[in-house]
Amino acid sequence: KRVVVLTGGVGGAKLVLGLSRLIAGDGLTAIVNTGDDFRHLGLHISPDIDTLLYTLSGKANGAQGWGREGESWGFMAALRELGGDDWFQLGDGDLALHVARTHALAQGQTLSQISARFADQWGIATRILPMSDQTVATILATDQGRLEFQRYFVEQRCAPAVRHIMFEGAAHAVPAPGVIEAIQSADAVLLAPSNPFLSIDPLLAVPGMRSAIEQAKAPVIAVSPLVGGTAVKGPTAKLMQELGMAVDNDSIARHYAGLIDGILIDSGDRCEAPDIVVGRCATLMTTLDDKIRVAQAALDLAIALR
Ligand code: FO1
Ligand code: CA
Repeated sequence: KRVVVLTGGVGGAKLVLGLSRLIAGDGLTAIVNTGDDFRHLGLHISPDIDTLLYTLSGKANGAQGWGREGESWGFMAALRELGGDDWFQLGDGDLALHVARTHALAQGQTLSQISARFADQWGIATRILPMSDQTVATILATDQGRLEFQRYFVEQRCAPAVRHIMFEGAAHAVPAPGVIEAIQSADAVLLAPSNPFLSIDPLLAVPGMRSAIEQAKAPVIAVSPLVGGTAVKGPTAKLMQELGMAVDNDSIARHYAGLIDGILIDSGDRCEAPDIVVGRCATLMTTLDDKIRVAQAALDLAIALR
């Protein structure tokens, strides 16, 4: 069984962790959003790849949703004393990852090579592929002006009202090595319960990605980010309202129309989208058992549609 999952950070990483307990070794490929990537203090930061690396190696700070467990903050304290930028928190261990990545990039290695090496170092069997080795930057046009993703998400705490979302550089990006092949040879393609507009859309904006998924032989299943009719965490519900959509699974299904064959939604929720098979399970992922249950339900829905 070969499974491909398109994913962003927090919510997506939970599903990927569940899947990794059901699919051994490199049978599982995670294709990861890099639209959140940015340069900060001279460092190349890839938040969603980092979240996946930390989650799959057991290093993640689960309560926080990003960064490492048991992190120390000496660097941030020293930086603050110097009057440095402190709106974006970099723990000491996390910092090592960004320094190592930035150094390797400067030496000419690609983001996919570097991510594969880090995964290997930490004993992660799941393949972690960035969506592209080229720079794609998620930019938001808001009532406060144009904002880079991390300025919107972290510095402004998603407060500005979003008018539309752009993926700068996407037109000139190509899928990272192995991405298209993984989709073509998959037995199931899953869209993780990450933010469809901020985390999955950048992936779909990379030329060739959408058509590869449309033409995939495998069933394509989205796991809805809505649980109990609203978003678990983060700006999904607020963003949907600002973009003029009802906050429900029909909107999610419509957004993915032509792409997905099925959608997995929370037990008590509704979805009336035509031509899409609806699967249900309790989709809130708190414990490891929750993550495995949701992963299994997504795979079951894929198998039913094969
Ligand atoms: N998210 C925050 O809300 N505040 C932070 O200070 C922060 C620092 C940070 C450092 C490294 C990293 O890999 C991720 C970090 N994140 C932080 C998460 C990041 O903003 C992600 O893009 C979001 O979680 C969306 O996926
Ligand atoms: Ca298809």
